[in-house]
Amino acid sequence: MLVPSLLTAAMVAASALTSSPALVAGWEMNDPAGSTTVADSGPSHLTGILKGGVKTTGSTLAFSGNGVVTATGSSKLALGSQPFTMETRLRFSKVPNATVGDYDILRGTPGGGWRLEIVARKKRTIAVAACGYAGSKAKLLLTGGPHLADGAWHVVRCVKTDTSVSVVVDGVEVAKRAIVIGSVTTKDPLAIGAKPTGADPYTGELDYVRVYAG
Ligand SMILES: [Ca+2]
Repeated sequence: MLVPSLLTAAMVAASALTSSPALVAGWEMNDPAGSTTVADSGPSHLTGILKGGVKTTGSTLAFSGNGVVTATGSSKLALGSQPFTMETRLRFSKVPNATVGDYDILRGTPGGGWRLEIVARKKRTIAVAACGYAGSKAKLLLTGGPHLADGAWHVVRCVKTDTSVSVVVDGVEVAKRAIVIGSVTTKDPLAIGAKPTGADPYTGELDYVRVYAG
């Protein structure tokens, strides 16, 4: 009786492994406090370089509203038309003001061909997650979910499949659109916490930023 159940367990485990998306880039932000770079644990090693008001704490990156992290080599991610997911764990307490506009948490390319943002809604009384794409077939900025500027940790995921985009906050799908985005292009530099120019700067902490493909 044991053998079949073990076999079944092994088959389930193998199936989960083969269907899991692969990490293509991951900045865990666990670099030593005072480090001026953040390591990418993914296969392409897109080291992030800190500029302006951003510092490593040892387990997070703390942005004071005028910092940015940039990395080059993003074309190695080769996302193309593949399904892929952007994910971050973040904590902040200020809704982006009119001067800031919104917070660019991950910007895969300067033009915003794929990006994860925090945007203000309801006359800037709340801040919510946003997933943006400019693909070969369509453009979309999909927003949704709860007010996030509450000083608590939240996990935001932007999930692009061949036929849809969804926003997932703290494990709950809060928005979904049936859409064919097509392929996205990447062009350096990739940016975390603002645009590469420093516009749309984030104020708050990031625990990590990850990109999964497949
Ligand atoms: Ca971390």
